[in-house]
Amino acid sequence: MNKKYAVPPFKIKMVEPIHQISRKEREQRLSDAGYNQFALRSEDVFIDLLTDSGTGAMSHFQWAAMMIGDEAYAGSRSFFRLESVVKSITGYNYVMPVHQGRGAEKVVIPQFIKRPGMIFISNMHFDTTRAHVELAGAKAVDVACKECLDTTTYYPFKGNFDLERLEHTIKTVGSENVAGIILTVTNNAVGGQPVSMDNIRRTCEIAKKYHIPAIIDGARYAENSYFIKIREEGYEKKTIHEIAREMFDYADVLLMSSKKDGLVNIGGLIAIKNDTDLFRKCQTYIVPMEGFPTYGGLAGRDMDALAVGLEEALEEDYLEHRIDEVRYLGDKLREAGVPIQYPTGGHAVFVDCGKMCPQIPFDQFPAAAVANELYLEGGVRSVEIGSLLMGRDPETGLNRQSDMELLRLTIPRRTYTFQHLDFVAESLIHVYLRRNQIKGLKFSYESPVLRHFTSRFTPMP
Ligand code: P70
Repeated sequence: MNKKYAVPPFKIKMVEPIHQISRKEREQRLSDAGYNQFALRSEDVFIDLLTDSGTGAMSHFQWAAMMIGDEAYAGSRSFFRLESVVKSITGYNYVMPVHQGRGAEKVVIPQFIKRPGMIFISNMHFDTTRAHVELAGAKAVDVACKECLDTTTYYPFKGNFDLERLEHTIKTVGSENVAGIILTVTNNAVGGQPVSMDNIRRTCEIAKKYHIPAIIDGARYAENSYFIKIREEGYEKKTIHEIAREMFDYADVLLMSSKKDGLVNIGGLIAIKNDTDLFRKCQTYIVPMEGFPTYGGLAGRDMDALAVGLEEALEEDYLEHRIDEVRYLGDKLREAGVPIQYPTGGHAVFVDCGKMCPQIPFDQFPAAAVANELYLEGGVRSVEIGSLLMGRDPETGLNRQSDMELLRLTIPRRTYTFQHLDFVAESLIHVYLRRNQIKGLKFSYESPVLRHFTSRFTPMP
């Protein structure tokens, strides 16, 4: 049978009840939360699309694996199991677990910074990556391809690097001043958009040519690999494993928030291809920062769950359904005229709020304002990916203007059904119909680092 969207390759074994509180209660809770979605209690949220990070459901194989976790401080059996899975996926020699993605960033990023004034170049640094680059005293430069800025036009790999700008930037600052090239796969900030294998290969060739380390920020590398399989010529017959391996072969280091494509609720990874010196430095640093190198802030059982999750996330029927549920929600919204980043990417539907609410200036955060309206409408929680998330320029102190003001409807893995997504679509379409009346936000408290998480707002009159 030809089906438009893949049927879930799993059935539900355990349920977690959710409830919708009344509109009046939502108004109160949102005001109590200072109009910041992060400050809501999850029990006041009906459908939670804040993030796909650590919010997915584990399989019964993962839960079973947790029971045999080895909680030894050093040399845990769970570590060796995890290490062997990561080595088989990446082909890299050195593996260190960390508590989550930012733990990996905190340990690894400073090791590349040899002197003040160095830069990292990425297709797009995501929030904590940018923060760790800046906290370590370097500068984050983004060179996303221009196709990603036009949300309405189909382009299969909107996550790509603009290779000309990449090389131009290296030449302008001098290759000795580039600390690393960070390949974010998929490219979260521009819409969970994939990077093509061709672009990954060329980016890494440029890195090699100028002796710059190529670092994969691989939180969603499995989703990226799946897109390569279905959209890039020459890859349709390859397995996801083979595609992922080719991608890792081109690069030198993997940093991973395993809360996404590791299919676990907590965890992260550092993997290094063959730079023993870098491995030793990270190993030294990881002890005071995250924990002994064979647990890195994770329990033994967490490492077992991750070892299983990493394999499950590479299964093709899982990925087909995963990508299809995002497309399903995207299609519903597009049919109703809601402007979204098209085609939909791997983990979320991104609504173009710059287009939807042109009356709201960037520094009144259009997408955060729409997020609040969506919560009021249906109790659906979402997140701003725009100028609020971009923060201020550390040198000038001015608000950075994001190229796009996106509202991210992030879909946790193996968690919601198509009926949940129907409800989300209906709620957002209602908000869209009254888009002209939506007002922006101003800070009542602005937090100095990663401000989107903890700031507070008041709505503009
Ligand atoms: C997300 C979360 C985390 C992340 C990432 C990439 C490409 C590293 C990390 C850090 C962050 C977030 C944003 C908004 C709301 C909630 C959470 N991304 N690299 O949802 O990893 O969180 O494990 O420290 O996307 O996209 P970690």
